[in-house]
Amino acid sequence: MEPQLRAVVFDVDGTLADTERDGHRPAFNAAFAEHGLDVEWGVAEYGRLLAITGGRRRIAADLRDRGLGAEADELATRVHRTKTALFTELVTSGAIVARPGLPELVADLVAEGVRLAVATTGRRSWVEPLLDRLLGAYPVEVVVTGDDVAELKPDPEVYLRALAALGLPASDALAVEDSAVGLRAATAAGLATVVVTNGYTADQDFPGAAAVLPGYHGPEPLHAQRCRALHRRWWTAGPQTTRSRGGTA
Ligand code: XBP
Ligand code: MG
Repeated sequence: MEPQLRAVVFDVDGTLADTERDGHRPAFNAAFAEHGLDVEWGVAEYGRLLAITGGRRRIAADLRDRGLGAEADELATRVHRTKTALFTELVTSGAIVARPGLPELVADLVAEGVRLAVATTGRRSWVEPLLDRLLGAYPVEVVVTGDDVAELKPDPEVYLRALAALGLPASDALAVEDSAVGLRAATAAGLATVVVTNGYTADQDFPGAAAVLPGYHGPEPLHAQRCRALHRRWWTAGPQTTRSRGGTA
């Protein structure tokens, strides 16, 4: 069967909204302070720490780097619980907005009959209210979060679960990601993947991406027809083909 674009699976952080620098990062820092820890992640330092997916793992790795031993994991769990509560408050306050052009893309996909799913490393307790705020008007059929998987990105599990819940083969969906680690997860699940970069990811390499774009809007906005064209081209050229930058269609 010919690959057909029947669903788009969106990453959340950095992809639906620019959440990391001014959203998650200050929430982590406030949580460190609440737990009496002298840790404050700066903008550049946090960019490096994003290579470690999952907030709890990120905290634990940093605490171990600072010399904590066996207690790092348990402390990380507590600090992350606080961070999750703080970030959920930020989300429900309405402070996190969609990336420009994202709502138009989603509306166009829905109008074209393309189904919607989400595959994220983030925690369900804040992901759900964020999706309500950003995509509440649209039918997001499947939401797989960091709470639902044993292995976080770059492992493909979150995407494989999303595809299973959609009941589709990888060839009938397109992933939208913002980062190299997310691209690795999506391509390992067999998905054609469009990367929409942001300030933290613009200089990363994206081998095998169907396209790498600086945003959803601009002179060549990403709309449903373009998603179809990129998806078709990726499958025609063969999933093994490596394209690192600037794919257009
Ligand atoms: C990004 C992540 C997350 C967030 C923080 O995931 O790795 O850990 O940085 O969220 P994605 P949590 O781009 O896959 O959405 O603290 O809830 O993990
Ligand atoms: Mg992301």
